[in-house]
Amino acid sequence: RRGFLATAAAVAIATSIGTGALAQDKVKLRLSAVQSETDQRSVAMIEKFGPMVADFADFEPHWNGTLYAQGTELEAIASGDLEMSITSAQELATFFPEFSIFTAGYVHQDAAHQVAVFNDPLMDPFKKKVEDELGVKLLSVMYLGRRQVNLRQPKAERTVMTPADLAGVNLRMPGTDAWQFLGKALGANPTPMAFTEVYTALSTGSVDGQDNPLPTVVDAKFYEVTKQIVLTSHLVDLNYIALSKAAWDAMTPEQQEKVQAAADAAADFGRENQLKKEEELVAFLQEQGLDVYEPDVAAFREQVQKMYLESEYAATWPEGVLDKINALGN
Ligand code: KDO
Repeated sequence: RRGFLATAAAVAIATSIGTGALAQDKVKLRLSAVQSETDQRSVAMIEKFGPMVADFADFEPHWNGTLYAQGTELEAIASGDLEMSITSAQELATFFPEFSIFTAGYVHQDAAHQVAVFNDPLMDPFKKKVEDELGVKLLSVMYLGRRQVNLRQPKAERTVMTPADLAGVNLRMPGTDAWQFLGKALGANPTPMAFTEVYTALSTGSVDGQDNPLPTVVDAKFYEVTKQIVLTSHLVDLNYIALSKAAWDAMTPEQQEKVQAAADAAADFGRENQLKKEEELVAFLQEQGLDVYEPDVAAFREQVQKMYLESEYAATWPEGVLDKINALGN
């Protein structure tokens, strides 16, 4: 699989350089992502990234998974069919298992920790591999937020204090193995499903719940079809602003500098707004009639960390990286 992708990326590079040399017009930067245009990461890309590259690039975002379905964006970039995405460590882990270190529950501590990790030299070999073998450049780290468990049942019917209280709960998790493992580690029965199908699945009861940060619960209106939120904060979740390496290589150094600055500005702006929303939204969700409460977080942390350390994922983590990540935290 990797062999194919490396070849596809090389073809994409060659094609893009060819077209770039002929056309004098602006570079087209199409981005595909599954969140809505009102999600704070989208707002940041629209308000910061687009305008900051506008003198030489047409930034053309496609939201709600309308251009590429969730989980197919990286291959689209690798084969030269797409220039940008807002990707995840979980998706990267399908190509490079060691990325699962950034998908493990209770590893990243907060937004600042994510930034410190992304900018630390420990990330260099990870970034290089994605560039060399997938033809994708990870520009900047975006803050998605602390993922919480969000269920259809009200608290009066099921109170979740420890992982044992999630036994038998069909919890929708995104569709990769790394996500499914996280659902299992939480004590639930994980069900894979694309983000764009979750609202309907919750409203019909084909799943019992889902996990996402509060701003996503509100933006995607999951609160309309669920009754409780358990503040497990099991994953301080991140995304990477991903750009085709071929598109990057076809730019002048000045353009590259502008693209990098625009990605950083969007990530900073999005992070600030997402953090603000996370704080405000507990009250909003309570007003909507949801129970929002803290479980025994230590019990969740203990089980999740133990399961990861004993898993086949931990065996793929490069020696010493977990210690370095921990040392960058509090
Ligand atoms: C989701 O599918 O639950 C998830 O939160 C996974 C993230 O990696 C990210 O892709 C996100 O969806 C989308 O951006 C939608 O918010």
